Amino acid sequence: MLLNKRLIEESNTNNLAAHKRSYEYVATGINNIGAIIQKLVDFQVAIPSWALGTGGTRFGRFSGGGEPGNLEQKIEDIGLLHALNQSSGAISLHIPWDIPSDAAETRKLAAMHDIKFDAVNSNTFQDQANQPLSYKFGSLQHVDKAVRKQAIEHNIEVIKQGEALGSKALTVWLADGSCFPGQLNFRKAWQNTFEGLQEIYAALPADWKIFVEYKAYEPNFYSTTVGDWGQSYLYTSKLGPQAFTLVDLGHHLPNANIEQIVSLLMMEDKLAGFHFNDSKYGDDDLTVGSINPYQLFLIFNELVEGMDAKRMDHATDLAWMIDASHNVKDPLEDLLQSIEAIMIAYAQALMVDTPALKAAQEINDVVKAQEILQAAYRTDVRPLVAEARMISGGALQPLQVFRSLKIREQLIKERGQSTVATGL
Ligand SMILES: [Mn+2]
Repeated sequence: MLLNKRLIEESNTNNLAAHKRSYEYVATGINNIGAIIQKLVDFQVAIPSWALGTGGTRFGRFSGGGEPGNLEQKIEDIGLLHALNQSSGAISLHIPWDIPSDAAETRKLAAMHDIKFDAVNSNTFQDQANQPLSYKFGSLQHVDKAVRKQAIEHNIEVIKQGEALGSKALTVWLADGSCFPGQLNFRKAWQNTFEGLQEIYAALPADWKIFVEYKAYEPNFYSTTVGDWGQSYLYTSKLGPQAFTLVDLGHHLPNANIEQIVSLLMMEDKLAGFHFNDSKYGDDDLTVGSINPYQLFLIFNELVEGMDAKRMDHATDLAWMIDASHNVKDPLEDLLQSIEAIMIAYAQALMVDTPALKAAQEINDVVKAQEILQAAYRTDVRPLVAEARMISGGALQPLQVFRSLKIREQLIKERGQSTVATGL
């Protein structure tokens, strides 16, 4: 379904007076307010094609109705999100869950919704129907060369699919590792994986990047062959200048200092970008900002500081993607909340008084440094984010519009109660 722009405008008119009051209150006193709003307007986050259906756990899955049944409907769903918030102008495809039958038609549909194709994701963590060899004991790390070859060929195929759509990056997340001591020779597993990545790297078009994502544990519980940012960095630094390390917020051991990891990867020009989500215990894939919004702010603070130090374009030089999937919320409502949380953290980071923070650091004024960070974090920047949305043509209150227009009910009417999206 397509959202009627007039309905968004009507809802904005109803909310305008209240918005203006709160906007003036926050905006007064911010010197560079125009520049901040423009940065918020420009910032876009890619929606993964697997997040549009209700996520599953290994215990079950409870579909909510009206889920997109094919790639076209997934693009339509992202079109709805983007119409509401004007910050979801990209899709990250997962192959083979979402293989376009006609790339030119798929591109046309996406362009109609003002959606670009972000990184494409390969999958060697599951066996697909008709797949000759199994990934039960890994893919690129596998002891059998034929399995490694199959995994390499799949990644090269994903690059080709991505090229046809206009993507510019391949994300590789490997489930490879071991569940028990003695199962693997760590060095051999690393070498095999590296050689496979080298072959994939060699197949990259000149203007493409490869993102190597790491994860501490799960599905393997004793060792993971790309287990942390150090191991990913080892691969990407040896691969070459088109290889970067991808940070997924849920892929760390408890209490890892992710903001420091981000800062150092940027220093070395090796940060690919993000898979945003939130978690309490592990790779929980919960709504961004739902558990620890302060950590998200601290990460954005390092990102903004690091990107500015390197004169990078905030909107385009790193890859911004959501990677979340869970059981209990309407996936579209969840994604609206996730994008809002990202925009809030970004806006707060833009408000940090950087010169004052640097000065405080130089004289070891720890109290002042904390005051500066928390002054930004404790500012209610929601009116700034809403203002950026409104001037881009989106809704002041996207979630409210989603509910008042009964979008999910319409999707159920259109697609049925029992559709199930491809994905986990
Ligand atoms: Mn991820």
